[in-house]
Formats: sequence, structure tokens, C-alpha cells
Amino acid sequence: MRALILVDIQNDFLPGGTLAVPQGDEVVAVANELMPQYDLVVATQDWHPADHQSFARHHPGSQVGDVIELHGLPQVLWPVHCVQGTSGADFSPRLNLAGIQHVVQKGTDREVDSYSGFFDNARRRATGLEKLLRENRVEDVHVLGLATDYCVRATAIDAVDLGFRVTLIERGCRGVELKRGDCQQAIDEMRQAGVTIQ
Ligand code: VGL
Ligand code: ZN
Repeated sequence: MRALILVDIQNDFLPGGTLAVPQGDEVVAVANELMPQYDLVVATQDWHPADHQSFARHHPGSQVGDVIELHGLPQVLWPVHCVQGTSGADFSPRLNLAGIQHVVQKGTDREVDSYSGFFDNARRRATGLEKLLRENRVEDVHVLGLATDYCVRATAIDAVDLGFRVTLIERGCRGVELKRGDCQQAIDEMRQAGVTIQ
């Protein structure tokens, strides 16, 4: 079975959102076009409590883009984004929700971020995505969405580590690019990890 994973296609990551990814809205049409070609379509949803520790505002003296240490892990500080129950956390209104079978939420623990759709960044808790894929006998996982250099990268590499055959649909991804070259580096790292770049 083949699954399509749509990573974080949420308003806060789209133009006008609090953590807008440049041209992030361009991935929506690609997602809608490709959904019918898969046995299973799963969307991940960044879903933070308002006091999430990845938000710069909770670290006085720090700014967005700074990297701090949070419980022993490096943590990039972000603007407030994808707060549970806000419109910024909603999927794009142009995304075909009827084509999505499951939604997997992540980033719900205020103390640890979760870039991957499978595990939090400390790898303490699983989100249930792996179980869902195994229950559906999925062997091939295709990934697109936002952002190339964070959640897409982490999700694709974890999927390889878990033993799935993984393809990145590059035209369906856009990145934050805090530093120039971050997206290209993420793509190189995915390829090196065993992801097929399509
Ligand atoms: C993401 C930064 C913070 C992402 C989520 O979806 O790539 N990036 N939270
Ligand atoms: Zn987040």
C-alpha cells in the first residue's frame, strides 16, 4: 500500500500566517492533485498549546530564530504559531479535506518540539503515525508539505529509519530558509538518508 503524508499545510505556515513559509500556498494544489493516487492520505497538524516552549515570547531576551537549549536539545525559537483551536492551526481552506483519511497531531507537549510526524524531537513519544501506517500495510510513503527544512525533513528521515520506502515530492514542498541554503541542505540530507527525491 502507498500512503501520502501531507505535512503541516496550515494557515500559520502560509502567506499571511505567523510563521509564513515563502510560497507555502503553492503546495496546496499539488496536494489536492496527488491525493487520489494513494491508498491512504494522512495529514500532520502542528498543534501547540499556547505556552509551548518553542515560542520565542516565552524566553525573555531571546528572539525568533535564536537557538537555545531546551531540556538538553537544541531548540530554534519560533513566533507563536499553530496554537490549538486557533485559525492559524487550521488546514488551508483550499486543501481538499475530504481527500484526507487521518489527521495526526504533534507538538502538543509544551516542553518538547515535534518536527517529525512520527516522534517528538526527544523521541520519547510516538504520535501514532507509524502504527497507522503499519495497520494499513503501508510500505511506500510519499511526503510533501511544509516546511522542507524542518517538519518535512524530519518526517521523511524518520520514515526511512522505520523501514518505509520513502519518496519526497519536491515540487510539493517549500521551506522556511532561515539561512540561505537550508532547503538544499535538507534535501541533500534526505537523499543521503535514503529518501528518493522526485
Ligand atoms: C514547523 C517550525 C516550527 C514545520 C513547525 O512545520 O516545519 N517548523 N513548527
Ligand atoms: Zn511548530
